[in-house]
Amino acid sequence: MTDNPNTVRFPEGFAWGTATASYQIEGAVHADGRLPSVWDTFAHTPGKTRDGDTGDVAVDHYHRYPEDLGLLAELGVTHYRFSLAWPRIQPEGRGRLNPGGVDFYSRLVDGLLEQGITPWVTLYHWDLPQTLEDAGGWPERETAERFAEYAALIHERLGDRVTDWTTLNEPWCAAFLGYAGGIHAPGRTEGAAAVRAAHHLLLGHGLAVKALREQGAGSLGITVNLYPVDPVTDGEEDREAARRIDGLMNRIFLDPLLRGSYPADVLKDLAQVTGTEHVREGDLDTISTPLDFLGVNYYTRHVVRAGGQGSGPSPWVAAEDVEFVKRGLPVTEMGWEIDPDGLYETLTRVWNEYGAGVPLYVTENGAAFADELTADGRVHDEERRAYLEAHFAAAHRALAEGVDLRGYFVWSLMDNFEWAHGYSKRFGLVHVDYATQRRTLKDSATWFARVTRANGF
Ligand code: PNW
Repeated sequence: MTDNPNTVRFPEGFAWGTATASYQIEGAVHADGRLPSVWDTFAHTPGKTRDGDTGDVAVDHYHRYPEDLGLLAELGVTHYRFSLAWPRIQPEGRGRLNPGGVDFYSRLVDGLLEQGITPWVTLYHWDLPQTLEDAGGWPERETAERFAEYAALIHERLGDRVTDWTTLNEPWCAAFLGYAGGIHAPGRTEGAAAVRAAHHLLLGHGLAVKALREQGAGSLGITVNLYPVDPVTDGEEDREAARRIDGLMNRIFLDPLLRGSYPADVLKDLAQVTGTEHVREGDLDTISTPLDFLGVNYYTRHVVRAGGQGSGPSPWVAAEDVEFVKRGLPVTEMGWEIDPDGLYETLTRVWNEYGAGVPLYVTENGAAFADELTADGRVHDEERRAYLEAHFAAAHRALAEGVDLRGYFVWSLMDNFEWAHGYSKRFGLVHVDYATQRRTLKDSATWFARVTRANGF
C-alpha cells in the first residue's frame, strides 16, 4: 500500500483478467471434428465481412495457446475469460460430445490452472452450430433446449476444474444484430424472429443455469452489454425515443433476468411486430433463476433523437426511426464515443435499480485504435492506456459508492477477428502481426501488468 492520495486501489481479491471469444481467436476451423458455425457460413458469404475476412485462421490460438498462456502470465492476470466453441464440442449441436474438441479446452483449462489463473468460461459467444441454424436457429424454442443440453454435457467434463460459468455473451447482439439488423451471423433481417431469438436465448440461459446447479456448479452468471441511453434534448419526443431504446437494449434482458418479467412498455412497443405467443408459462421463472453474478460489457453511451428516417434493416425492432446522435466526444476506431462516466452510470444503475444484490463483473471493456508497430518494435498505444485508466477509475468510483464489483476483464487479450469488421479493428493489449502471427505486448499491456500486480494504479 501507499499513501499517495492519487493512487486507486481495488479491493483485495479483485479479479483482473482479459477476455476473448472462440471464433475471434482460434482459427483451425476444420480441426479435430469441428463443424461450421453460423459465423463460418456468414463470414464466407460474399459481402458480409470487411474485405471478406473470416475466422478460418484468426490468430491461430488453437495451435498457439501455449504461447498465449505465456502472455497471460506476463500480464499478471488472476482470471482469463474465454468462450467454448459449441461446434467443436458438439459439432451438430446435439448428440454425443466430440472428444477432440473437449480435449482442447481441457488442455487449455489445465494450462491456466498450472499458472494459477482462474478460467472464466463462457458457454456461448455467438458460434451456433450451423445445423441448429438450419433447423431455425434461436427463433426456435428447440435451440434453447439444445443449448441447455450442451451446457450440461460440457460441465460434466470440465466442472471438476472450472468453477465460474457464464451462459451467454451479449444476447442483444446475438438476437438483434443477428436476426434483425443482419450485420452479424446468421444475417437475417426479421424483427419478429429477433424478438423470439431474444426470448429463447434467455430461456436457454435459464435452462442451463438450472441444469448446472443440479450438477453442483460453483458460480453461474450471464454477460449482457449495457449502455446508458440519453435523450439528446429534454423534449418529450426525445425522452420517449430514449425510453424505447433503453427498453430494447437494456431492460428487455435485465427485467426478465432479475425481476422475472418483461417490461410492459417494451412488449407494447413490440406488439406491432410480434405478440408473446412464444413465451410459455413458467419461462420467466426459469429465466429468473437466481444468479451468482452478472457480467456487464461496456463500451459507450447511446444518445438518441426522435423522428429520423429509418432506412433498411435495423437491429432496433419497432424503433427503426430513432436516430443515434454523436456529441463530438473523442471516438475509438469503432466510431464509439469515449465516455467513462457511462460505465459508472451503468454499474450504479444496475446495482441500485435492480437491487438484487447480485455481484457484478465488468466482463468486457476496451478500445480499438489505429495501432502501429514502430521501428523500435513496440506499439505506443497511449490512447488505449488512457482509455483503460479512465474506465478503471470510473469503475472504482462505483465501488466506492457501494456497488459490489468483483472484477474487470479487458477486451481483448490480443488483436483478433472483430466480427463484420474483420481484422481491421485492433482491440488487443497484445499486437498480432497477422502475416507471421507474431505477438508483441503493446505499451498498454505493460501498464496493465503493473495494474494487475499492484491491484491499482
Ligand atoms: C462485443 N454493437 O461485441 C463482443 O462481446 C466482442 O466479441 C467484441 O469483439 C467486442 O464487443 C468489441 O466489439 C459487440 O454494434 C459488437 O453495439 C457490436 C456491438 C456491441 C458489442
